[in-house]
Amino acid sequence: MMASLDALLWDVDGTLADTEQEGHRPAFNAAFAAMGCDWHWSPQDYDRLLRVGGGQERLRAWMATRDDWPAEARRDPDGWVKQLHARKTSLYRQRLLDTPLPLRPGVERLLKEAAAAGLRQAVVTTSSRAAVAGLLAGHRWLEPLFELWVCGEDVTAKKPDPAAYRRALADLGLSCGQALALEDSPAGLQAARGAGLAVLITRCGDAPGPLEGAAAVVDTLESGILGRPLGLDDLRHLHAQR
Ligand code: XBP
Ligand code: MG
Repeated sequence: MMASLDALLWDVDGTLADTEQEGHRPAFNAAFAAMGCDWHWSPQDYDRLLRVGGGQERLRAWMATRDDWPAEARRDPDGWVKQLHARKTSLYRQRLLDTPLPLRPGVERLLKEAAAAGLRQAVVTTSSRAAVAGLLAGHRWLEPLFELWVCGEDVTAKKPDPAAYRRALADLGLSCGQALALEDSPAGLQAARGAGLAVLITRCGDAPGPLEGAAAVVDTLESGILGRPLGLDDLRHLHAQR
């Protein structure tokens, strides 16, 4: 018998809000400048870099393609990456505290509908806990709706590895058939599918990679399918078809 839909597992970056291009990217650029480095990531650069999950991992992947490292980075590459990332996280948090980033269209509506219907909800991200806290600080009403946060620090391999989703299912005591993941990116899709989950994609940005295997791909929860916003019944339907 098909399991019922008992939980929604929400990705954060790109799914709850457009944090990648509007938050993380400018914070990386500000951190480069603050550390006297003239690197600058354009929106197009960053879309390509999103192939690599995790801010530190992304920075290392970029550095592997460059030969113009700052002197500090040459002396101590690992220390420099950690320092830059810490600076970036602090700038990201400050930026979101000063000006909270809006949630993407339909996110608030669906979160509240699912909570009212008694579904369990969790955050499953491979960004840092500090970054998640920075975003949610601008939306205090949202925090009690999430029973659990699985973040980058909680797993040894970041998305597209399925570890974060497996960890969330284990911590919630659920099987993959009882939940649906909401994601925005090819890497997130691969991670959730790898854990056996049905996945709804709300596309954000142009990160390269296939989106096959998603239960549905939409621009936003509000534009939905055929121009009709997606509600919980639609999610139950997508889940039942998995
Ligand atoms: C999120 C990430 C993170 C963020 C930056 O991916 O890959 O690295 O881009 O956050 P997903 P940190 O949305 O698939 O979870 O710098 O804290 O890693
Ligand atoms: Mg994402």
